[in-house]
Amino acid sequence: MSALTPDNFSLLEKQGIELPSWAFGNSGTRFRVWTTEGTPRDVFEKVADAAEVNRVTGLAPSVALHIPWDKVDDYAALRRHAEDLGVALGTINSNTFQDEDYKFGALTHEDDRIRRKAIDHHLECIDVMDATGSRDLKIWLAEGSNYPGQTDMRARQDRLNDSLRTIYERLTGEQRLVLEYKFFEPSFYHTDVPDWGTSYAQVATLGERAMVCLDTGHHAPGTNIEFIVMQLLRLGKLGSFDFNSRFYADDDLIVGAADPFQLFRILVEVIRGGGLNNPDVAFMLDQCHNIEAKIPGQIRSVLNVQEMTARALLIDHAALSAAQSANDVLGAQAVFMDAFYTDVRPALAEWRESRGLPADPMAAFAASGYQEKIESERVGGTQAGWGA
Ligand code: PSV
Ligand code: MN
Repeated sequence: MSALTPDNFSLLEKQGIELPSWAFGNSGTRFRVWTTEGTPRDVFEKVADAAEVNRVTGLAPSVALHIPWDKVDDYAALRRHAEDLGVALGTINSNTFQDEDYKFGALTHEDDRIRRKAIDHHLECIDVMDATGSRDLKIWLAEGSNYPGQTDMRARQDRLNDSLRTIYERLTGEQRLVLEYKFFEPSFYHTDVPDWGTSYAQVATLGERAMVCLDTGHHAPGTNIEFIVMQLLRLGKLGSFDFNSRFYADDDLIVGAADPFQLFRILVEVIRGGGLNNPDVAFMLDQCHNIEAKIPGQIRSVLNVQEMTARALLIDHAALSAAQSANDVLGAQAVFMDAFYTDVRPALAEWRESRGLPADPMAAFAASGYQEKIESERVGGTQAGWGA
């Protein structure tokens, strides 16, 4: 059984996983949003909680914002606040799914006024990026239709392309556009960007700084997600991940909780395709913690990604390619599974300590008193929730 090498550790040391600001707010389902003591009342408090995750793991150097949920008057002040806490402001997520005008679409809308309004919202997001120093604009579109014949799907693709081009042309310098796909919900018959192929077809026409975002929860059950990862890396178009896990639909559960082996398989392809620690491929979480504690939920999530990355690094590539070339099916599978079944947790704990981090970040957070502090301090005001 192989063990992690110094080279593996130096790759792990460079790993960074962006946290979503909304993971720290209250969330739930369409039936109920649950409240929790100590929940942030504004984005400054969300960033402070995210910084705690980074403090105990050294793995979460940036926080993604959602506009307008995280809108503030002074982005320079928010940026300073984040930097003082040792984190950066990351991806800016646009929102075209909570405005009455967007009931029948936003960037695809037939009505030019509404489509222009949705484009302008994205231009405003790019203004935010200029102020926060964020590189990526992430676009997820809720639009589509519920009934066959309801709308002209093809005309919508053309309008989408025109809208995306207008947005893309406003980007400057290193800024990028990443287009997320999702196979259904909230539209149930057709979705305008349902799959990686559509996202790829759209961004490929825009230019080099337009990429695909792969949210692991946005596929039909049984989809071979690692194949998509391989293909997008091969095409140089995998811009980012939204990591989470799911049992049924877009459950937004802790990454690696529902199917650790799938997370392993994805990370194997990331490594194989040169996507690990590659600045072109942003690692982000997109999760909600409905019933579990939020900060520990995020700590567990980034540790799960780190642990599966470590296991994926253990693959004996010489043995694997020898078995593959010889069509040794069982031999290849044995090499693959050996890496997956290796318990890297003790080695990672020791390594964390050697870098001045807690061996057990979950325990360190629990012992830190931070949760008790925010529960006693954050009284009054309105708690932030999913959607605010
Ligand atoms: C949509 O389900 C999504 O995955 C997009 O990334 C959104 O921005 C995010 O969730 C927020 O809920
Ligand atoms: Mn997402």
